[in-house]
Amino acid sequence: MNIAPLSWTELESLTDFQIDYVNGLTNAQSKLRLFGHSENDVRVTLYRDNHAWCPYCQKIWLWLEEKQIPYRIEKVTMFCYGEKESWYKRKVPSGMLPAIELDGRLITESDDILIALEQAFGPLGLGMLDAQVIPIRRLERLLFRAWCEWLCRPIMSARQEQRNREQFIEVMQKVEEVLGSTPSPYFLDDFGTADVIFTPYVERMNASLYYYKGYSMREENPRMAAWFDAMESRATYRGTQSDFHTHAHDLPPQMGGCWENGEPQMLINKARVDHGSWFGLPDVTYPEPENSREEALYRVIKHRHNIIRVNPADDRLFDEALRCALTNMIKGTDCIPPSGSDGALRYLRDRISVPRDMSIYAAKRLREALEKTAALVGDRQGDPIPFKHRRDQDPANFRN
Ligand SMILES: N[C@@H](CCC(=O)N[C@@H](CS)C(=O)NCC(=O)O)C(=O)O
Repeated sequence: MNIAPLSWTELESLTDFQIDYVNGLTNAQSKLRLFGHSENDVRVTLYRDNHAWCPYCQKIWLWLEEKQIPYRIEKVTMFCYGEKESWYKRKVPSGMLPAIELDGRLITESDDILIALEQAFGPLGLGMLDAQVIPIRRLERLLFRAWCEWLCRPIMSARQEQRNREQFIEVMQKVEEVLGSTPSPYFLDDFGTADVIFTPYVERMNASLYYYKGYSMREENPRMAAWFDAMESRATYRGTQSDFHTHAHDLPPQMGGCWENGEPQMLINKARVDHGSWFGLPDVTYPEPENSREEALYRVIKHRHNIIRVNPADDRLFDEALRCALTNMIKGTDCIPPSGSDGALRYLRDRISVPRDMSIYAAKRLREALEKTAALVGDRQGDPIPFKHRRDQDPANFRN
């Protein structure tokens, strides 16, 4: 069956998605978090990147959410995505993120920030300088370096590629041992700082090694898998969690390049992350919430003018094509878009960013609807995603 595209007004009536940005669950769009406190109780401002892509920012973000510290959020542009705000450069001349202001005192460097926050508000489980946490922090850096060696250096030979893989797996084995040394799925007996420290990069390793190396970290390491599952039981982590597609394409400019090995499994994984199906990928295992389509619909409607304006296609053509995809997503029925809109639909499919734009399952539903709708009229792809920068994602284009 095929139906005509719904109007924006009709689409609006089909979502009642709402979240409480201030006191509700963790989400990437909040500018103020109070956790039931009054605004007078706010002592912290977190400066983090617009896209929710910066790993060191995720560390601080997750810690504040876990501790339920009232805080304000100011978003800043990273160099590879656009122009750094001059007000931020006056505050932090290097432009580096994250930074916080705690009682008016500026602090940079994510580890120093966590130590300062612990001094002000107490640790999260065992703290940064605890004798059990320090070796886990060291192990995280060891894994990080093994990952960079493997992923971020051009491949000179098959032997070197094999050696880098083995080195990474060797450190990963140590991580498995540490995770297995307590009865809990976390690094220590209880969830705490050590888990927060590990979160940003293992999430990025899981995505990038799957995509560029054909290695499924979460599936090949049972204790790491149990750790991810435990993390996903926490609303705080779900709110900051990204997906494979977002990381596969946000990492290259940040890391100075990610190098694919061209192996058969890698090619299969890459095709799946880029073109779907996005369901069943090992980037998430908690069950899909019932309202993921409504969330995606709400988020697109909110930003539709900018989404249509930045799309390379003609505005009227893309307006109709986008309504077709949303109609398909929400009604489950094909809606044939105007001919010539396939590349435009896929341009958007490739630029949904999790969790900046919406949560992980909402993004999968939207990508699926965009791809299905595009496939009804052709196989043209959108402009390729840039590798050296992501100025196609300049936040200046999305300020209302
Ligand atoms: N050692 C620093 C590293 C921070 C860092 O590398 N931040 C990157 C983003 S992940 C940054 O701000 N780069 C500047 C930019 O991209 O604009 C920390 O732990 O805070």
